[in-house]
Amino acid sequence: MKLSRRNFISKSAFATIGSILAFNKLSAKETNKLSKTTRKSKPIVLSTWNHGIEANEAAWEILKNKGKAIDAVEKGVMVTEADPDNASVGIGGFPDRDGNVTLDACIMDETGNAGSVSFLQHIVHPISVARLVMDKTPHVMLSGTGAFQFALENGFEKTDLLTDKAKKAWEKWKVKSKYEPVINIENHDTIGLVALDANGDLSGACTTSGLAFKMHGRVGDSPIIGAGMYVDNEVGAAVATGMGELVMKTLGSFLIVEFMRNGMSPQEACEKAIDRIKQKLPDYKNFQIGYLALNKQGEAGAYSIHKGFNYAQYDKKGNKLIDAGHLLKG
Ligand code: SD4
Repeated sequence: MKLSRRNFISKSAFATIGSILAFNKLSAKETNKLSKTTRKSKPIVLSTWNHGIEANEAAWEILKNKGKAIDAVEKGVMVTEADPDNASVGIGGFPDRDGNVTLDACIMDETGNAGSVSFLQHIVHPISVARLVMDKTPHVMLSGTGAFQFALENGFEKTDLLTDKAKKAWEKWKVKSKYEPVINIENHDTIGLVALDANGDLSGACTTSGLAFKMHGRVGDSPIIGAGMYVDNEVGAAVATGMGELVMKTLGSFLIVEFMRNGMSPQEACEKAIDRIKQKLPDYKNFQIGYLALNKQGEAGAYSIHKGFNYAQYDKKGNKLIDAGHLLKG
């Protein structure tokens, strides 16, 4: 069944009242403990855009077998990274204006550990390099040649990521060389994926080739913990897609998690974070941003500036694509 925005909002109202009451009496830690012991675990995975359907399949394979959310989010987005037909993620991603495919990714687990890579070239699975940064180094982010070196040292292969299709698109773009991000490009975009596992733990991942034909060296929101993605296992998780500069200026994913911490449902939190962009950034109408959020109870929410943002949700009822609500009507 397709979940309408109306259903989302009415569900949210109950969730909000419930969480406000709970938060008045209990600390976040106590609430977390209580929800772990009293509620039934319900695995769920959410991911951005149409390509989220396939990513969710891979993530669900892990979740349904009581695997960990952190493994599910990594395996999920790897499907999109490996797809050469996706022009915004991994191999096949459109290059910068000088013809280089440069990738950004980040991952965060239920313990608050995080790893990320930015401006990484020649590696098909930046998310797995980000995971290794998290698991094996004392750092959160590695960038550029350092990240590439680290990947090679850990057995990743150097690969040419510029496909013929992406090269042709770049050559066509060069004729006018006009830097003009298109809203909802082909309805394909960055993949951000958040999951709640059978144990009640949350994790998130985000991976992208960034904006097509960006300036060489440009890094977006996707590898920035708190901007492109954020997880707090006591509260919820959020991911962002769209024009990263607006997300970075408002620290969108962290903001959404903080709104949820203060009692908002995921839907209300996403709407409020889009409203923050509207309040702070006067040119917001020229850009698309989509936010997607999941709380500790397994409730979802999503919202965007313009029409056209959708997300895939896989839970015990199956895998389905849902249109997000949006701010600008007409
Ligand atoms: C970025 N947010 O690099 C990412 C990519 C994206 O539409 O979502 N593009 O700004």
